[in-house]
Amino acid sequence: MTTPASPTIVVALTAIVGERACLSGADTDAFTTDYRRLYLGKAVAVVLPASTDELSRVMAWCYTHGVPVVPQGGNTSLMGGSVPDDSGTAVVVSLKRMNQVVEVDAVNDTLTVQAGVTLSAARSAAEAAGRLFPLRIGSEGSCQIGGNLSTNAGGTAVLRYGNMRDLVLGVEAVLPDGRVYSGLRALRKDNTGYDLKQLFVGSEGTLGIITAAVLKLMPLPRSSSVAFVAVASPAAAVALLGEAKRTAGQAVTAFELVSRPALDLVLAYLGGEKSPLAGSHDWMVLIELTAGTDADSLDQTMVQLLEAGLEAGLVLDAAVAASGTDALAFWRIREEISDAQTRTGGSIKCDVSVPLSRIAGFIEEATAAVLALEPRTRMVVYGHMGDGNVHFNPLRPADTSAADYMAACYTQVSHAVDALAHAAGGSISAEHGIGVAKRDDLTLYKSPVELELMWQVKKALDPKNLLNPAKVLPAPH
Ligand code: FAD
Ligand code: 2HG
Ligand code: ZN
Repeated sequence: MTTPASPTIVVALTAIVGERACLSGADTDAFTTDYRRLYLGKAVAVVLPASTDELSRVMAWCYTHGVPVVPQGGNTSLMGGSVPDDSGTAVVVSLKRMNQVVEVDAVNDTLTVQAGVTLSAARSAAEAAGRLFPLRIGSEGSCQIGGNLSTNAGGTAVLRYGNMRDLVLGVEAVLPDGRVYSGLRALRKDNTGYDLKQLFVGSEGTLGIITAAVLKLMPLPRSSSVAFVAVASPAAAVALLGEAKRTAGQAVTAFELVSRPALDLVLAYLGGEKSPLAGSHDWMVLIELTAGTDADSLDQTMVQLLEAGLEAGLVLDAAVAASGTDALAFWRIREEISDAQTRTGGSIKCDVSVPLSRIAGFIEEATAAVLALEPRTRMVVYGHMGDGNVHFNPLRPADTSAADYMAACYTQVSHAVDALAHAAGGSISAEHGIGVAKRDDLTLYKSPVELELMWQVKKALDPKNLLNPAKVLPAPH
């Protein structure tokens, strides 16, 4: 089928969404480049529907006329999944205008939102009702619930609350041909056949465009204790995590690893900020305990844990936040690691997960493998150790340009790290998804049966391969 000429597409879509909600030409620029400016695409138009009905009509028109569509939320993806390729043939659908909080049901502990609500707005709406929506990621001011669902986002509280897949009860989505899947149920029990909503979670906009969701709410913690702790090694961190679970049980909410190069990078990036610890240490963890009880008991539990860690030789030094301001400062250091790398350039992102029992061995082997390839690499290793997810992000040597390091090392380094994670029973993408960045690598790590099933699901929902084409799924061979 020959697709209509660009002006025809723009006229047809403008007729559905109105002139101000159908952008073309230079107005599309902000929607065609990814967060890290690594993927520079082009779009025939950017459409910003105001309702599910408008989006349904946009999709039906694009489907009939063979026009590819790329869904976009907050465009904070680190995998190139939210922007079109550079052919200029695709329409970007931005959910920005579908940003209404529909309902907070404090009795049912549910929050119903349109997909374009930002994560921070969703969290605020929950908090205003005395509840917690527990997904917590550094991009919360920009990323949207639809994007969080489509990537099955994780973040710093997965250890306690699970990832986005665990936090959703209902989904509404527009299918590639314009039909609407209405699964906006607010039920914790519903065994009426296949759990179709989960198909849209983690499928990175390749099966449908999520327009609304019902999310689970939790009790708002009444107290917390946060500590920045130097540990003897990653193995000591794992042992301390075990001790934390024994001492504090369910209260262990976050357990984040930080390597020395990660801390150095972020302190340099933030300028005036200081390390919470006096000395310099190779490995640190940020621990957060939260509960519905009073603050004293949690601080006591934290101190008890750290003392046990000191005695066992796991802990080298520790700072317990003395106030909410301290706690925020500790967390700021952790949350800025990603942007500090983006600013520095030349970081090779490996977002891997391995079973906790093998994570320390993995870090040791992967570090050796990368240093064998380029001994001056700065090992920015950090992340959600509590749930087995490390961001293993080798960074260019200080005196090498990002372009030179990437050209010389990207493929070898990322393949070496991913292969070691895979060999340790791990995943090459723990929480960021596949997008374009890891698409072709899937053939190395997924069995032919898994890949064939993925394509069969894709073809069942998107037989013309028009929705976010060439993302996630490697071309069949
Ligand atoms: P986008 O980037 O717009 O899109 C992501 C994918 O979802 C694309 O494939 C897109 O096509 C699709 N999509 C978007 N909206 C929809 C929709 N409504 N329906 C269907 N498909 C859709 N991720 C984590 O998991 N944990 C972290 O801790 C974390 N921290 C981050 C920190 C920083 C500073 C940054 C920049 C990113 C971080 N991320 C993290 C990655 C990113 O923020 C998440 O993947 C987030 O869930 C993406 O949401 P978004 O709205 O920006 O989606
Ligand atoms: C984080 O945990 C994010 O900070 C981003 O997942 C990770 O930039 C990264 O590699
Ligand atoms: Zn992360």
